[in-house]
This record gives sequence, C-alpha cells and structure tokens, in this order.
Amino acid sequence: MKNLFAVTALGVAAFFGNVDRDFSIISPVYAEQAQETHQTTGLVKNVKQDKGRITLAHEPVPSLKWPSMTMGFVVEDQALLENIKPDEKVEFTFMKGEGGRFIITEISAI
Ligand SMILES: [Cu+2]
Repeated sequence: MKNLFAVTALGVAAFFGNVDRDFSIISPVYAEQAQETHQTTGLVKNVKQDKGRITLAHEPVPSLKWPSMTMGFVVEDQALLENIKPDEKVEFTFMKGEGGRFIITEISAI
C-alpha cells in the first residue's frame, strides 16, 4: 500500500511537471495574442489566390482601434479565396500572426 501511494504520488508529480514545462514554452502574453480574433466587413480590391493574399478596403475594427482603410492580408488557407472576387463585399475574421502579418481565418461574400 505504501509503495502504491509512492508510485501514485510520483505519477502526479510527473504529470504536473509536464504541464509546467508546456506552459513555460508559450508565455501567457503570446497565448492571448494568438487566440484573439477580429471581425469586420470590407470590399475586395485585389485577390491573389495562388499567393494566398487579398487586399481589402475594410470597415473599422473596434477591437484593434483601427479606422477603415485599404490593406493587404494573408489567408490561413489558399482555399479560402476560391470563390472570392474583386468588387465583392465580404465579412471576414482575422488574427495577428508572426512578424506583424494579419491572417484571415474565415471569409465569405455578403
Ligand atoms: Cu487595416
């Protein structure tokens, strides 16, 4: 019984040890930024599906305190741009990626 307890305690310690290591890799600040998404609508100015890029004249983005502007985005998956055409109005969801790029995770015509 004493041995079983010792083994169990060791298992719990090992488990929490692993959790601790995992959290040390991703800092809380980075994890928060990676999960934060933003949504707005916009007009498609240019699409380069083969490069996974799109230029949008977007409406304000309150969650980023952005005014309306025209800017380029990259898409998480080129397939997202399959049915997106210039001069179309779209709604989209994006997040800030590495190197200050903004990555669209969802986009659809409205
Ligand atoms: Cu912008």
